[in-house]
Amino acid sequence: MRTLTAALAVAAVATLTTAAAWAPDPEPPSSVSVKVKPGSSRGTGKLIPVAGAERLVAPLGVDPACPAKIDIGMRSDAEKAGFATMNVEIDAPLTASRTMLTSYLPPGHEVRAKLLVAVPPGTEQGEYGLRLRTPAQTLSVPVEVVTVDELENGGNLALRRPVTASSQHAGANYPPCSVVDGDRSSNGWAGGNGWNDATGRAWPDTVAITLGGAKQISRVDLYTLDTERYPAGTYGLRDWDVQAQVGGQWQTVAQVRGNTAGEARSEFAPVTADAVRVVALASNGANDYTRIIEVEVR
Ligand SMILES: [Ca+2]
Repeated sequence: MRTLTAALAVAAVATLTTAAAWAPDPEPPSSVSVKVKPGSSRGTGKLIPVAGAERLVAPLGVDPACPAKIDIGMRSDAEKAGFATMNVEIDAPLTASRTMLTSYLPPGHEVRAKLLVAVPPGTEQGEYGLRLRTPAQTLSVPVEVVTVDELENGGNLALRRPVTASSQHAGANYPPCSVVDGDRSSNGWAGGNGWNDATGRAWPDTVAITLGGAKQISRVDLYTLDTERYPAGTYGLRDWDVQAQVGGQWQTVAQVRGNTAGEARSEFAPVTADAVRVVALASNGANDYTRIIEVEVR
């Protein structure tokens, strides 16, 4: 009986996904990624707005290709399946990537989507309102607009700093700024969460991050593409040099060779640098591109 219930639940999710064509291959851009998953209905008849975080920090002056993002969604506590709609409102001058979320929802199911929040140039620092409204409830998520210098960066000096890359693949959404957006996850590849260069089978490829002044650094963590579908051992970066810009000159401070993991840490004698550059030399095979999800500098 338990097995049958589980099978039915899987079938229901599969049907929803196919009917709405929400899961193209490969994975969809993060701004339109919608996933429906089962949960348990409390039978209140309500549609409950949900968010992936209690608040969103949106930095000022960052590359518009890498806006702040938050998971939003709604859960059906109704007793019957039906179409559910949630309105998304945000205080000007901030803008959100959608004004509405609509989905067919069985009881106890939850639908989730990524919401991108853009901060136009000239926006004043401070708190802004983001509201997720269903007929039953409104969920308010404060959006805090701060400068990059004020960001809580956990010691990561690269977070949200300017990035330049040798090239950018045009096939989907692979902006260089995504390597400092604070998101280490490879999920939703091609949806703006990592950088893919444009020169297949040609090396080196470079991505450089300015640190907002001369900073003492001794560690660089690199996250390369690594998911079940795109494992690092096949799609990830294999060989690279880590360089620091010291007194206007690039110095190689670490070398990584033969990497097959999703994450690689380089530690080196402290240097005072105003920029860090990854010089990519080889990937692990498939298509031979450089694919970097995140670079952290400490
Ligand atoms: Ca990232």
